[in-house]
Amino acid sequence: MKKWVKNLAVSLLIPGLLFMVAGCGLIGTAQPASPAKGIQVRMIKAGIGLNEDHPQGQGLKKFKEIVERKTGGKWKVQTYFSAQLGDDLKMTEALKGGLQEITIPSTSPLVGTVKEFGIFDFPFVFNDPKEADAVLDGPLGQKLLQKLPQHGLIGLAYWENGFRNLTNSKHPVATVADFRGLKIRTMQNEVHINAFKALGVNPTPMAFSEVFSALESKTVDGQENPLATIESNKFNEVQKYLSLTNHVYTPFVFLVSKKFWDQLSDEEKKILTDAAIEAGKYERELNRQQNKKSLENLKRKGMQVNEFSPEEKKKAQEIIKPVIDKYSKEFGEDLVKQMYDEVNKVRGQK
Ligand code: TK8
Repeated sequence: MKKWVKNLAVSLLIPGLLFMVAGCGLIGTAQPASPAKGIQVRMIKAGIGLNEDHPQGQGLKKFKEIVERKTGGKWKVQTYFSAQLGDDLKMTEALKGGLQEITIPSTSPLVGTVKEFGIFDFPFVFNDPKEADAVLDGPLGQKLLQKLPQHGLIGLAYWENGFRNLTNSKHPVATVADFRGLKIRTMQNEVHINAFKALGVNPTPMAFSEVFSALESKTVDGQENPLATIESNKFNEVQKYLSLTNHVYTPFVFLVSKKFWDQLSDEEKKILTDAAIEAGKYERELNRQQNKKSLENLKRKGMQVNEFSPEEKKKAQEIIKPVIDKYSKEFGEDLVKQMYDEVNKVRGQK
């Protein structure tokens, strides 16, 4: 074969080969491995107010594990505990501004955004956690979540903070009269503030992260929270008396920034939603087990524990009734009726 013909053939052949090889991604110009369909690489910040040991912290770690697994590692969930990113209100505002992707506050401080969440601050609504699950996961709870997007928030699931009990450093609270004159820290929530005022308490609303030091310095006499929170925040070190009032059931709500949510593919939204629900179920169960253990642990750690009888609960309900009537009008009497109807329906099924 003439030399020039051979050179021409080679000069045509090599680029052709290179083009073919490049096309199937075998060398430098290879196409990047296409990301799993509809899932982008993302780094998301998730912050909560309680510590890592609390069931809420364990639930957030479970959420992280599920999401990172289901996205094939393309999502990285940076978790922040103990109000490292701020308290419930501050983190909720950060979500609205798109500065943080996830937080899981109590519904109580959310009343400044969606006032109707305040119906969950009515005392003595639920008798047990299953009633709370049925109402929160049912039509009423879902109706309230639908009020969040207009405020820049997406609510994906309810987790459990739980039944709140009173601690203080002054004396046991075994009767309604025992509340009188106590300075109690409350959440930043009007229903709590005014219900405690009706009982003769001097309420001091403040962020959760300030509570331990306020108790330690005796700025306030007491506070009220579920048993797992009381133990995991070591309130027994600065509080002598624990009164099992179970006066309010507080939900947590799993919130996502709408600015973030609107960037997601349908596939990513499903992964996020399913993980929030699955981790929520895990957290609820863990919280219930922990509350039982915490009661025994707090007794062993020296807290003086007393019951709060059904008769005294009835008296408290009577005294607080004008406050509930006022807020029923403010939140919508239909909504309040729906809550009690849904509770009674669950009770009727037992
Ligand atoms: C933690 C709070 C806390 C709540 C409170 O972020 O503020 O007392 O019960 O658990 O949401």
